[in-house]
Amino acid sequence: MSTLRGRTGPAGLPQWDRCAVMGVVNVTPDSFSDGGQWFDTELAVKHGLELMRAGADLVDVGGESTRPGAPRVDEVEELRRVIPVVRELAAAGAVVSVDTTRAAVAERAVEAGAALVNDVSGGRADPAMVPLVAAARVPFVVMHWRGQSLDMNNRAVYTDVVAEVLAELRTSLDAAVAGGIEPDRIIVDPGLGFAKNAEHDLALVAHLARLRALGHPLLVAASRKRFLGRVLADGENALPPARERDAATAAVSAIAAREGAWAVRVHEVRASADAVRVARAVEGAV
Ligand code: PMM
Repeated sequence: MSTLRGRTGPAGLPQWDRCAVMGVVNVTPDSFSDGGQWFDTELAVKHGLELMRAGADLVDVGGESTRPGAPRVDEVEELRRVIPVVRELAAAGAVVSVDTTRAAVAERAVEAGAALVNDVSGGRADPAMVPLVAAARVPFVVMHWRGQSLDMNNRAVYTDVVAEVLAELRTSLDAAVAGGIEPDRIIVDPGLGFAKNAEHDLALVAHLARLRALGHPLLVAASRKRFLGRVLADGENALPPARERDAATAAVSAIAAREGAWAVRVHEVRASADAVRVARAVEGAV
């Protein structure tokens, strides 16, 4: 097990000796970042396998878009989208994470071979989620979240974003542990772009060390997000489209790896896989 820079992964998953790269497989017609490109089981599986070949250590399969303003998908449809993709990727040997806020979807995904539950609500959206994950004994991502996508932008109000995100994450972590999830299986995530504006996201990236100090493996998911568009838009220019934010994403991957993040969650894997390897080499050189 690597303890490089104190970085230890969650119990129940392989241990990588550097920041891991989680590739995103969105089985949705309306994701902000990849616009429905993989909205078909066969294409989604193919894409997941391509991400693995490009250097992803694990793949995150989701069937519900969480972009700001997105309407909810019903459970039957979410299951229909996600489960066959999880099953096929797990059967092909991938370490699969399921991106869902619903316990029923998480349960079926774990049965189909998912090794990790990534809940953007950190267990807040579905009261059955924490007991389910506790019983399944799989690693669990607790992300900072202030409510469903439909109205989350109204909640991007902070006096001190880092302190408030830390406090709210501690509440979710306490609830997860009180509900029976073993602490060494819990991963934390600041939830970049979720009820946050660009300044909030940048402040959180600037203070990843304080998130690390929560004592759990840290997941950073900056990929193609709006705050990167804001950074890249100069002066009067419009924000570049999501697909033109991959180099900026890789820059955050390098920063996150250097700050001791356990993993980065990205759409375009190759550049981030290179970035985390460079960060690892630099760590080895000091
Ligand atoms: N962001 C999205 C979806 N899932 N999961 C975690 N743990 N953290 C995130 O920040 C996160 C996530 C939204 O992005 P997408 O539509 O590009 O997948």
